[in-house]
Amino acid sequence: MLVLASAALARADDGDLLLNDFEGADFGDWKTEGTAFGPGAAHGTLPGQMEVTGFLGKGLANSFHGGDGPTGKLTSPEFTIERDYLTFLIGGGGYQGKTCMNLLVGEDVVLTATGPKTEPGGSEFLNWENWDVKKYRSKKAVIQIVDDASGDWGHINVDQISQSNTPAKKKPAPPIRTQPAPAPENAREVAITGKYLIFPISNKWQRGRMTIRIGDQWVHNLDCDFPTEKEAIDWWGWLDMAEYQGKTALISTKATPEIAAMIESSNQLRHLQPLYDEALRPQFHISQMRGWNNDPNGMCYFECAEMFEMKDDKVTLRVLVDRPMFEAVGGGGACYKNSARRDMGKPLGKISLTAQGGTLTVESLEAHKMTSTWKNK
Ligand SMILES: [Ca+2]
Ligand SMILES: [Ca+2]
Repeated sequence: MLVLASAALARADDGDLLLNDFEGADFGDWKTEGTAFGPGAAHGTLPGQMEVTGFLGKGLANSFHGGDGPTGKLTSPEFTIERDYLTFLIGGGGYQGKTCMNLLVGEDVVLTATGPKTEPGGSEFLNWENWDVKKYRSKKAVIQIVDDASGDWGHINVDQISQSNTPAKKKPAPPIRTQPAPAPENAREVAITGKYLIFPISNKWQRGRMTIRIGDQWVHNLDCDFPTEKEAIDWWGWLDMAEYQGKTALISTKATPEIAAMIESSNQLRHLQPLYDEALRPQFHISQMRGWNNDPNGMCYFECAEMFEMKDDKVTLRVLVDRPMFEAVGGGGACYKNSARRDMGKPLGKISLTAQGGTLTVESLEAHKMTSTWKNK
């Protein structure tokens, strides 16, 4: 009976001594410096941080408060080393002396550990580390958790610091969750045999991108509304490649491979549907010197050869003049012509009417000053 009791006592003396599991409301008797560790243990992942896993319970020391920028330090109260090992969970930055946990005996850092991470990516997983502290048994020691880093992975995660006679076994790291692979760029070489490069477009767009290189030169880089599949093509866009004929283009396309493969060099534009079926759609457009143009050129021929219908040798015109635009409407509105004014903002000096091969008489003229429909203008 006596033997059994003494064995039980020995086991109790041999048990783990918890130094901190970071489950408290604050850091208790641990001293805090800086802001990186926040006011107390983090409950897992902090704002802007990848998911933190591998800690025990609900809390851990996590120096990602405010991101990687802030720095700080947590220092334990002094304790006596009474077991063979210090075991703890650690993750985060892998910078010696910068993102680390230190064991101090006297004034000296006798052992140090960092997280695993110095490269972008990876995970915030905490895994077990052990310090063999047999030779420091009975000595007084202090633990510091240090964040003296502000760049990528400039933080440290620690949890469950214990004294134990049994080293903790590392856990298998969980698989790293990654973003879905980006759409393939479908780089391919296309011999430029024709004046145009033609490519399929969908009105129910899926925004993609096409970049075209000739040798080292980047000749086109544009967003395209590519269809998701062949059946969804609404029309064909084109690029002028005349100056590159005879060369080979390297075309990268953020689109499905099927669609990317349909981009081709051609001397013909391609239409799937009558995009324009107005008989008199203008072929010439007027652009303003600056600002944007709604392009309301409407239906007329170039030079207005048949623009204003004559009735009994008379033409009826309505002319609208405003700051950026001069517009003339013939007859009942069937004919229309406009012109951008290049002296935008200046008063119009005069309007002149001329006739070719004859004389022109103004039979009647009415002028109306129009006011803005905008209030207070
Ligand atoms: Ca914990
Ligand atoms: Ca930091």
